[in-house]
Amino acid sequence: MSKILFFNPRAASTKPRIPNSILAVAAAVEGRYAWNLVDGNLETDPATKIFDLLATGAYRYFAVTVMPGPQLRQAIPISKAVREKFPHIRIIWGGYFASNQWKTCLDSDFVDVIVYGPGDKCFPALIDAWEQGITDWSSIPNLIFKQDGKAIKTRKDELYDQDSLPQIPYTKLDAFYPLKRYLGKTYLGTKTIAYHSSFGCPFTCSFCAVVPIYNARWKGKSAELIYRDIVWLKEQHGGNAIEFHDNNFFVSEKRTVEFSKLIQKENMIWWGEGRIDTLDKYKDESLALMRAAGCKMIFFGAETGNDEVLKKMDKGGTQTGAQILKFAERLRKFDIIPEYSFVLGTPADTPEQVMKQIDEDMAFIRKVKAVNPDTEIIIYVYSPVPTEGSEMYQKVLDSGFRFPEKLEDWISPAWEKFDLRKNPLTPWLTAEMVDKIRNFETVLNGYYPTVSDIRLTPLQRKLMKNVSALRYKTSMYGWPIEIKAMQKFWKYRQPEVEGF
Ligand code: B12
Repeated sequence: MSKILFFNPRAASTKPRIPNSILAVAAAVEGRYAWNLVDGNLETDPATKIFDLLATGAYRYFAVTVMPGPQLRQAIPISKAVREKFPHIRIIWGGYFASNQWKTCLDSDFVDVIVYGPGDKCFPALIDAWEQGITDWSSIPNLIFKQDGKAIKTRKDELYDQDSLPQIPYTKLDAFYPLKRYLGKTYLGTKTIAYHSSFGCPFTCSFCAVVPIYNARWKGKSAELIYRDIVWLKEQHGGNAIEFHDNNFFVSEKRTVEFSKLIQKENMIWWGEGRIDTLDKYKDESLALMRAAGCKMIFFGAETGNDEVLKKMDKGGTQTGAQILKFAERLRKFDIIPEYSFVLGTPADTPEQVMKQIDEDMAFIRKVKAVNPDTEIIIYVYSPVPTEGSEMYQKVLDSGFRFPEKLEDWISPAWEKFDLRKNPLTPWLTAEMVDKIRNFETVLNGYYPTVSDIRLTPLQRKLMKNVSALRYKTSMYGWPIEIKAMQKFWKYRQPEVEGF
């Protein structure tokens, strides 16, 4: 029986997480095809391990999960080498980068098929077709591949009933890598579980990479199933906290309340991502129950305090700048920490307008801190994603911005940091603008260090705050080298890059 070798390239973080992308797909072939996993987050030399396994001749498929950013540093050179060393091996890529940059991936000639969006059904069907020598894949959804040099995109499948999907093969994973190595110590707990309970998001924000793939669709697992999986991981592997990796965990108040009632007795701390306007519609009782059930912090896409810009971003829903402030205040009453992410540096008609919006967003972030100083602030610099047809992406294209056409160029020094959303190569952003945002972020993080950096001692926090106080209070952000030095020296941890 032909075997499948899955590869989870090293991500940005120093804390390996349960590789849910690969596990979901492996679950779909479990019991039908033998599979193995190489996790770049737990291997010092994943390339050699992969080549040695493929050299055994037992494998026919090399299946890689690829999100943008640091994972590309391993995914690209290793896939290229597999093509050169083992030309008979079929190479399949899935995940956000592969789905959003599929043309560049296929044009590399070392990626045979892209799984576009969920692979739970299409991946086993693809392997079956290959095994049976079937060359007509037109009936298999969510695939992109080349035929006679032309790219073929098969139909996009509906989102699946998440409770009907096969059980995540945790025990099998544990055989490859002890599961406890994936349950890291974080701000939430000493053994933090990364769990994914839903796909997609009902909204279409034009800066978000989820949109081109899911087009405002969302499907979630039931509260019971989530609870069953979590309790199993707690009882079998000591998990005591949960990071919900859903793009939007809190879509349904009913599901959230049901889950809170179930998990309350387990004394676990948990975190997830949601929308301000959605949770602001939750009843006080629901928010109080969530906190009592362990929900300590929630990540929200605040984006900007400017309602016009929110419109340009197709943020949709009812979110406004005023609501962002009011909700930060409201959550304080429930002792739930809002983690607000902002997107600065969006395109505008003139450099003056770009700079004016940056100034306005920085002033707005200060207002948020004034109404609720515990609010965690994450600052992203807008980096385009191909939301074809959106007003914002059209502005991006009009500015002359283009993604690299050659796959290897994504790991060139110029581009490898692109998706870290810290210094994108967008023509309307000058170095002066990026420096202004970076310096503000440095002073803000100095005066209000993130609670999620568990290594920072109370004394270090106090020192950093005192040193940053004058600058923050007088809005003097230029050249914050003294604060930068402290953050560097104490390896200040930014959750948006490394996770908790
Ligand atoms: C966990 C996670 C991380 C972890 C890394 C995990 C790891 N791989 O080790 C950490 C915290 C380190 C991280 C960091 C970053 N991340 Co991140 N991350 C996620 C997150 C929250 C969950 C991914 C996941 O496990 N999903 C669950 C699985 C089941 O879903 P899935 O991945 O979609 O998999 C399905 C399909 O895509 C497909 N599939 C996926 N892979 C494969 C592979 C094969 C072979 C097949 C057949 C199918 C297949 O089938 C699966 C089952 O249906 C996603 C958002 C999300 N909810 O997906 C963001 C997300 C992928 N990250 C994102 C980004 C931008 C980053 C950062 C660059 C952010 C930053 N500023 O630094 C960094 C650096 C990334 C890096 N490369 O290291 C963006 C990507 C946006 C984009 N432009 O494409 C996302 C989408 C968040 C967002 N909403 O914008 N991240």
